[in-house]
Amino acid sequence: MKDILLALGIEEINKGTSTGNDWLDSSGDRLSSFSPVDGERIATLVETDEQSYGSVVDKARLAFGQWRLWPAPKRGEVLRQIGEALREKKEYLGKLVSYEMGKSLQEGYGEVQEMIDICDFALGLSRQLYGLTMHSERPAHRMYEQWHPLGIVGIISAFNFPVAVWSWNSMLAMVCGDVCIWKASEKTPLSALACQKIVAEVFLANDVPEGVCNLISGGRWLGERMAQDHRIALVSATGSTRMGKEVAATVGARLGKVLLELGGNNAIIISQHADLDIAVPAAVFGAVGTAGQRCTTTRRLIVHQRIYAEVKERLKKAYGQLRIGNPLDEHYHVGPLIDKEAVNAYEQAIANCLAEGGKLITDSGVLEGAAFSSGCYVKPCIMEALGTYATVQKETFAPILYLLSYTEFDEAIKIQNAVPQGLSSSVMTLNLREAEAFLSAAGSDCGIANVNIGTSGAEIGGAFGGEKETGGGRESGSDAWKNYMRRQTNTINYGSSLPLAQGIKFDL
Ligand code: UN1
Repeated sequence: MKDILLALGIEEINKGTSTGNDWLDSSGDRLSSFSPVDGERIATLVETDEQSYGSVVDKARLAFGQWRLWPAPKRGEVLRQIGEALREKKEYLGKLVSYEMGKSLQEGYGEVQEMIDICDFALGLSRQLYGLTMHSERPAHRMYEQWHPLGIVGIISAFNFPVAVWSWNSMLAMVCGDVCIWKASEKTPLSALACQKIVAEVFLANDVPEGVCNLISGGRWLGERMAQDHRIALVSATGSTRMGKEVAATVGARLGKVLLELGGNNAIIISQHADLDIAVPAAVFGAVGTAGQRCTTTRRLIVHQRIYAEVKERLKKAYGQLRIGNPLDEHYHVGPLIDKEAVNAYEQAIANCLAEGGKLITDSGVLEGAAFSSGCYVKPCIMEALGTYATVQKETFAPILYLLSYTEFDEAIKIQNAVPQGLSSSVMTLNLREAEAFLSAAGSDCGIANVNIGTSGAEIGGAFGGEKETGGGRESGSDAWKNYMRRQTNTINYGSSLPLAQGIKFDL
């Protein structure tokens, strides 16, 4: 790991506050990052304090004054170069993400690829920040709308995607002409540091003003600080529903803008018309990928009773073949949970589900032994349950899959929708009527609804996010860029009289 840290510019002790090339002094606490892979301390950084936070916001405000005037395609060119730099560093950064967060190496690389993809997307967008034109009801008048940047975008990101979710937000924000301040998760601060260094090098080569892309490090108070700060035009937050509600209330009280991507409780419906050779692997990857710590993780399987026994047997077999171990070793499918707190939540959820009447149909538990010395490795498990159990209604960030059954397709949709969250959903069916019913207005109530693929692993080209307690925000592709801009309607009179709208007469 030493050579990787070196290649990414991470030292033993690092400054955690940056306005671009400049790394600010701070008298904040020391924050050490420990790997859930082996429990080792990777490196330490100095957290942002009130004073350095203030300097970052001041720099960001100044930078916005300039950056918003750069032609969008010129901004896009800088983002293209960030994409290139990420391509060069993909292996190093992917490994660091895997080591610091605990996801498999394949998924670590995948996460960096997601960043590269959004850089490409933002480059394309730089020539497509389109507004509409309208026909005026008045003679010799023209109407159109244009999109202007908002100002400072505060980004609060979670440990489970330590770098990709930031890039969805920051690349779009920056191509739109905004500047951003990133508060990364305290559990994965070094991956953030590495990204900031990559961006800083590109910025230096392109004379990007200092303060366009900023990093702050530390605990919850920094998120709260940004939520209260009227200078932060938009707060984009990814994390728990509890956190999102707090951010929304605080930002709402000052009528600021929020973009929320919160909890999911994603289900796959497996119909009796499903191709089980697709459905079972999709369910297994969805449930155990990233050790069940994606917001898109498959948490519930809603299986038609006619094929229930077969699906159950196939799942048990597949779970029996899962290899759990060091995520940097590609032999293993499943790595550790992020920390011991997550392990407790896993154990607690299983105990609660059992107490409610649920039944374990696979092994479960915490792995012990030298290879699992961090104490964070758990066995992915499956529990037979009812959709109404309090445990099943909750999002637990762990690889626990609840197996539910149904008889009528309408009932399956009802079960799928009967949770507080609304992020991702899938149906496995070769029956056209079922597929279309699932996608119809009376079908899935989620922001993402898939047919014959799992709930996780969305591409960056679509808008990403969900409804209900997931928070309603949309990030990444499609027209999610509009969240980072303000719309201005312009009406221009090129005639020599002043006709009023709605035919109103006002003669002087
Ligand atoms: C998240 O877990 O917050 O769709 C994001 C997926 C990934 C992103 C997940 N592309 O699973």
